[in-house]
Amino acid sequence: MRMVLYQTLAALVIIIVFSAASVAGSDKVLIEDAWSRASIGTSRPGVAYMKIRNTGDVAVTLKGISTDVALKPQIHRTSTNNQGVSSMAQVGEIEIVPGETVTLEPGGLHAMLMGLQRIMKEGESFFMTLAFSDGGEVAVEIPILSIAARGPES
Ligand SMILES: [Cu+2]
Repeated sequence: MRMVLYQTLAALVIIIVFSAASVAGSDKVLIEDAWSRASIGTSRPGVAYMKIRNTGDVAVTLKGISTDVALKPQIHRTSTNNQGVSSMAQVGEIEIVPGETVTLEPGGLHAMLMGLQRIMKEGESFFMTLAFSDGGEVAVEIPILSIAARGPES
């Protein structure tokens, strides 16, 4: 009995040390000004925007996002060519150096919520989890603004 307890404690200590080391960096990430837009239905993807600020002193790398409102949330980047044609492509990992802020905003980087699981209703909110390469995760509550919203204060 006593032996089992010691083994359990030893395992706990290892896990604690491990997780403290593995989230060095992303524990200093701040998410600000998160917002999203209401959707008409669920057939088209939803979208979410935010500022991701690295307040720490080591670089962090955003690996991916997850949320229960969408089956396939992805980070996309919209770019416009010199003919004025916009297109968007999935972005891989995003490195954020110390002191830097990466902004997800209309016309640029955005969280594209593919496979919406429910209608996004104005006035409600949902949670998104950002996963970083150091093993840390940051959860953010994202308010759903009007279907015509262009920014967090509109
Ligand atoms: Cu997109």
